[in-house]
Amino acid sequence: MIVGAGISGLYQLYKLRNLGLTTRVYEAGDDVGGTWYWNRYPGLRCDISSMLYSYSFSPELEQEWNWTEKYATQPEILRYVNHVADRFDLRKDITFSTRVVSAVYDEVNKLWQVTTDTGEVVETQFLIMATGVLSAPKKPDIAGIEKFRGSTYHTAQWPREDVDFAGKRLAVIGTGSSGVQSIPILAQRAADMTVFQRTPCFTIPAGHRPLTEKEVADMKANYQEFHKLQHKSRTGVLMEPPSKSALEVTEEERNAAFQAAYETGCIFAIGNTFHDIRINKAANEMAAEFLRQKIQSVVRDPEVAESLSPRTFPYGTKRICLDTKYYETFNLPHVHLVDLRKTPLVEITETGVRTSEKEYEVDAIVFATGFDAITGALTRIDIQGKGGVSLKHKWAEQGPRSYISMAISGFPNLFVVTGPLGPGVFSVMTMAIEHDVNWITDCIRYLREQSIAEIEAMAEAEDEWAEFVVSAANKTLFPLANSWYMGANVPNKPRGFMAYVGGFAEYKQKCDEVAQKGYEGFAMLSPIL
Ligand code: NA7
Repeated sequence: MIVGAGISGLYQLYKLRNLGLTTRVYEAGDDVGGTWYWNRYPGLRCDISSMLYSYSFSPELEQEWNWTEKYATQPEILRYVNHVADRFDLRKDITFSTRVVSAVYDEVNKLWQVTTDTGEVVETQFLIMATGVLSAPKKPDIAGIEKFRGSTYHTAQWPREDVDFAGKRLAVIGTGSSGVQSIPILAQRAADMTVFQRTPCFTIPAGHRPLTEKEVADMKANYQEFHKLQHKSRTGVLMEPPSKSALEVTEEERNAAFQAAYETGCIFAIGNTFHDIRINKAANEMAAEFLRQKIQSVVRDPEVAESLSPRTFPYGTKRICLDTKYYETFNLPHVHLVDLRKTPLVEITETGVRTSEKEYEVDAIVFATGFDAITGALTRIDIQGKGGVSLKHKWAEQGPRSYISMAISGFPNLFVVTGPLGPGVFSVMTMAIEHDVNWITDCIRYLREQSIAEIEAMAEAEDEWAEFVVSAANKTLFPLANSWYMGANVPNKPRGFMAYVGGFAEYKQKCDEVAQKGYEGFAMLSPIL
């Protein structure tokens, strides 16, 4: 059984079906797409270029599908996912509009008993969580939210039909990627817009444009070679590793490198200009200051420009955003910025949003408040492993942990695609997903060939992996930010760095070694013959 029919779940279904297993996917939405199904807010695009944010498992699929833009829009990605589902006839094994609510491991029979919100109880030997890393929307923790008499929207649960904001006074709360992408477009639609910002983000222009025929043809001619190189890279976006320190070059050379990276519109580019941007505060501050100057050069009101300038966390330690005329939007006469660090948000009232300074009357509120990332989709399901221990409880006590991101000690025969403590969110997600699905499938094939009934990550292996991941993060500036990578954006969420920053290639090598050594770090139990 697979939970989730997004990019992970669909590929996992394809692989297990080819392995000859009876496989069923359960999906809460009424169609495929996962995060691309639920997030439909205006302006949503992927922040990885479309030619890379694609499956690589089928050369035929790669050759026949034509991406039209540098960064694909949400509707185009959803069309692509639907095409994949149809092309490989995947829908027949998916139960839609059905949410998994609990999964309890039956230690005697070595089966997971899974219950859905439609009352169905399913028994499965292998339970694969393809539940996504940015799929559990974070409800805004703001007092009075239920009192508001106007309309409210969450970017991650956007209605299917276009929302008409014409003539409306609109509030937007949140300025991460979802806010940054939607604010310029919402500003065009609303009569008046107030953006409530708690923390400004770093964002660079995406440089959206159609792909040229030559770009598409060149990539299609080299896709297979390209994937081989991707697997040896840190992120899956091929970039020459930097050799110099930002501190050893002239200001002119430094700014030229930052400018060139800025113009690529690639989220990894500025971090890749010098080898110490991610690890040295002084070097990092130079990149941060370069970007703050960009803000000042665009935003006319110096006070607004300063409010939009991030100063409380190092560059890159919160996800970089890609935008289209984000800063320009704050020059429009009907767009207002409320800096919640100066005048904190107090409550939502019947008629608007009240800060410590005043009440802002609005007709609609858009919450762009993000996700309970990486672990949220898993802890929202009541998952009970050996001894009835709940996953939520385990992670509350120990912090989010896993063994090589795909397995969890105490939860046998349960696999997670791009789970906590993996490199997924720092790499091309489709590549990370395909890697994990391939590894999980190979593992299941091995178990069946060896007549092994149960596999479980050992606690010591999990501890070692967690230490390894934390020590990799501690060599960087990442732990200095209250980011969703740290679980810091959700009140009362156990803190801990939830991703592996050492790069995809190193992670892949470790996973390959684990498999080659007969699934080192796992305990296995053969059935009694
Ligand atoms: P993010 O990046 O988590 O951004 C959420 C934003 O909402 C961020 O600016 C938050 O401020 C703000 N927020 C959250 N709760 C509140 C409350 N209670 N009051 C005011 N402001 C609040 O989520 P996104 O959906 O934009 O993007 C998630 C990822 O999707 C992104 O990184 C890409 O990888 C794709 P805070 O920073 O917590 O002060």
